[in-house]
Parts: sequence; structure tokens; C-alpha cells
Amino acid sequence: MQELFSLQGKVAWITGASYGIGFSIASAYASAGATIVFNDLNQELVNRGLEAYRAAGLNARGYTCDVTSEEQVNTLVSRIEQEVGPVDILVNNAGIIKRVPMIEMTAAEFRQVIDVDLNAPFIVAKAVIPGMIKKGGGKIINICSMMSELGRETVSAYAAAKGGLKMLTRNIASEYGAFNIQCNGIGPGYIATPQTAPLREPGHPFNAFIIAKTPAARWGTPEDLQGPALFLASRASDFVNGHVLYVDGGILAYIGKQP
Ligand code: NAP
Ligand code: GCO
Repeated sequence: MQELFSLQGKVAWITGASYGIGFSIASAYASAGATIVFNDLNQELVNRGLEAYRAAGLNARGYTCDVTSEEQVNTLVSRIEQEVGPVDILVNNAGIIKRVPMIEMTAAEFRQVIDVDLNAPFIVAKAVIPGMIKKGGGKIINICSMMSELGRETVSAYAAAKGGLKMLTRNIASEYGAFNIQCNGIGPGYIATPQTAPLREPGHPFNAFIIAKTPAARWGTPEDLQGPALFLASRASDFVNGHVLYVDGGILAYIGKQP
């Protein structure tokens, strides 16, 4: 069983993984034997990430790259192939959210969210798939959301992007499954990271709202995603394709507390 879940000898690229969910997933992969590559927007964030991996006793290589730039992504893929080796596992983790009522949101803001949360996973997956085909297979894991299934006030762009990402996941699985590429999603519930920090400020009503909506009665932690992410990156999931694994403490199963 240990061998089935091992990532020994694999190269894993996790986007936007200096901290938060990406860092947690990358740490799990490193502990399972993978060589970790991550990128972030600027050198300061990359340095912060490198320091965090070092402090955790893990090896990782960090690069600056904006995942919305096809040119930067293609350059980085060539660099990774030369300096580390072809990518076996890709986690499309980098993401942003803008919480703005839809009728107040500018088209430019909407486009920016779609660009990072949907166009970038397309750009990055497109860049690594040829190497995976050459190598005989690979794993792509797209970080989706509750908003791949549900809507809520103020997150129209994010929901549109994450809903689209679910379908991009299914399409990559459909188009490249025959090349032994498995593309799956993880749909985290509400996880305590910098992205959700504004919703968890003391006294913020959203905090109690989420705890009431979650059968597990708590926010998730980045560590809650490690086991599911390892499963989807390892041989253990070789016949799982086009699936979104929701790791949400039961939110999607629950109608809400009875009055
Ligand atoms: P986070 O704490 O905000 O981390 C996201 C990371 O992505 C940051 O390091 C960020 O850099 C980076 N990033 C943003 N835009 C980028 C770009 N264009 N190129 C490269 N890197 C970029 O978010 P998180 O909560 O860990 O979330 C990680 C993923 O999980 C996201 O896709 C998010 O939508 C998804 N998710 C989160 C939750 C949750 O409850 N936290 C739930 C479901 C899904 P900066 O620091 O410069 O912004
Ligand atoms: C929000 C949140 C969410 C979460 C997550 C849920 O404002 O509703 O930020 O969208 O981050 O994606 O799965």
C-alpha cells in the first residue's frame, strides 16, 4: 500500500504554493517522495515559500511566474524540464477571489478573476500535457471550490470560473485519458487560509454561518486536503478520471440546520 501512494521519483508542480492550500499539498507530496516545484507571482513570495519549506524540513524549488502569462508559463515549463525533469503531477492551485456585488463589479474585475482561476489552469495544463504524453502519463489536479456547484452573493466571477474549471477538468480527462493522463479536481469547502481571512475576522457573521452550514461544524484546514490530494496524485487513483472530490466537511450534502 505504501508503494501505491508513493510519489518517489515524480516531479510535482504546484502553482501559487508559497503558503495556504498549495503549500500544504506540496508539503504532502514532498513527504511522499516527490520533487517539488512551485511558482509565485514575485521573488519575495517565492523566498517566503522557500523559507517555509526549509523550516518544514522539505526540499522545494521556487520560481517566479504569473500563471496568466502563456509566455512566462512556457518559459518556466522548459526551465523545469531542463533543471528538474518533465512534470509528472500538476496542481492548478493559484487562484484569486473578488467579493463584489455583481452589478457593482466592472467587466475588467470579472475578466481578471476568470483569467487567474480559469484561463491560467488551461494555459498551464496545455503547457505540461505534451511532456506527460511523451512520458506515458501524468496527473493534473485542479483546485475547484464549493462555488463549482453553489452560488452566493458577491462571488459571480469566482463561481463562473470555478464552475468552468470543473468542466475543464472533465474535458481534459475526456481528451487525454487515452494517454494515461488523469485529470481530477478537488473542491475544498471553507478552509482557513489568507484568502478567507476577511470572512473569519472576530465577530464576522460569516464565521458562524459557515460553521452552521458545515456538518463537521468547523472550518477546514489546509492539512485536510493533503490525503485527498495525495490520492489523486498517486497510482492509487489511476482509474479515477474527470472526478471532483469535494473535501468540505459535508457542506454539499447538507440542507442546513432545521429551524
Ligand atoms: P491564497 O491563500 O490566496 O493563495 C493563493 C496563492 O496563489 C497565493 O500565493 C497567490 O499569490 C497565488 N497567485 C494568485 N494569482 C497568481 C498568479 N497569477 N500567478 C501565480 N500565483 C498566483 O489561497 P488559498 O486559500 O490557499 O487557495 C488556493 C486555491 O484553492 C485557490 O485556487 C482558491 O480559489 C482555492 N480554494 C480556496 C478555498 C478556501 O476556503 N481557502 C476553498 C476552495 C478553493 P499572492 O499572495 O500574490 O496573491
Ligand atoms: C467565499 C469564499 C469561497 C471559498 C471557497 C469555497 O467568499 O465564498 O472565499 O469561495 O474560498 O472557494 O469552496
